[in-house]
Amino acid sequence: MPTIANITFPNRYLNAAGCWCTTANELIDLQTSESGGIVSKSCTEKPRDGNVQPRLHLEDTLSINSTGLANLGVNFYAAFGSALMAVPKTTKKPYIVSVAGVEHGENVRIVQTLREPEYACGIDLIELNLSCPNVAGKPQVGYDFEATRDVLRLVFESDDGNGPPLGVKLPPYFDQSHFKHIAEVLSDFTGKGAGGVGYRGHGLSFATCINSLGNGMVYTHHTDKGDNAYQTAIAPNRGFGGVGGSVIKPFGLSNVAALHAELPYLPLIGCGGIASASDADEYAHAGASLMQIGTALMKEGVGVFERLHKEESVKL
Ligand code: RRO
Repeated sequence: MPTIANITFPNRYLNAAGCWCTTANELIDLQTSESGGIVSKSCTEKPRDGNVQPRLHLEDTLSINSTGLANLGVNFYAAFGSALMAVPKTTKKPYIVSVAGVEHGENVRIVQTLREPEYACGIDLIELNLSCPNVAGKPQVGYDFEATRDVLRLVFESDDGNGPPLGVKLPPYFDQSHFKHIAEVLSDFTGKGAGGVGYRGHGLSFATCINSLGNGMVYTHHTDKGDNAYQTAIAPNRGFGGVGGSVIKPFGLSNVAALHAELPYLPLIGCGGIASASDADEYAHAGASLMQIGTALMKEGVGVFERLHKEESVKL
């Protein structure tokens, strides 16, 4: 069974943050599904409505979203972890809270809230999302290597080692130099790399590769609409949004493989176009030990986890 920071997952399939995990009902669906864990919607300090609708468009194996960090606020997702502690041990699964403050200080405050003893015991891991593509005026932190270093320094310097272990969710990188650069930054926080500085807490526990490919655009065609025949599939930000689905799988695989080569001791969670057990096998081969399902989950609902397990048993 896969483990990260001594947390054992009953199987390798999780939801991707943002997918089927914003409301209490969706999170309960995940708990009762055959997923190997539950990842919350990326949260901010206060609840957010997010961007205007329509902000999600789904095709068979393609998605585009500009949700804009719509979420119920950190206290809701923290309290959900406490509620999960009532689930019997036999069916309880790891709970990961995704965090996406819109500036460094907000990230530190959210993580501090999750470390409070009343909440920390219900939370297994924290996934710090450095790659939200959809908040206007807020570039993806992961594309700014020094900003990434700064936020990680702040988060780990404020850690007394008693809170949940923390990892990062990264954007896709597209250049060899960027793979090297992000690995160098992360190695400073694992405590194991050449530059490891031995933070008092756990140090960086994992990385999830990749978030959606930011700022794509999809048109829908309306032959009856004359001059307006081409409309963007989603409304916010000129129709630009994060692209998911099978088209991004080659980038998810390369990002996992590149980071695994640079930091072989860092557990990796693969994400990007995983819709079958054989996709997951490819990610495992590249170096991922857990998998997150995004577009396929939104398309099929939580039954996708049962299907993935069936595909695995057919293979055996
Ligand atoms: O909420 C979003 O628009 C969003 C987030 Br935070 C993210 O990390 N990735 C994405 O595709 N959408």
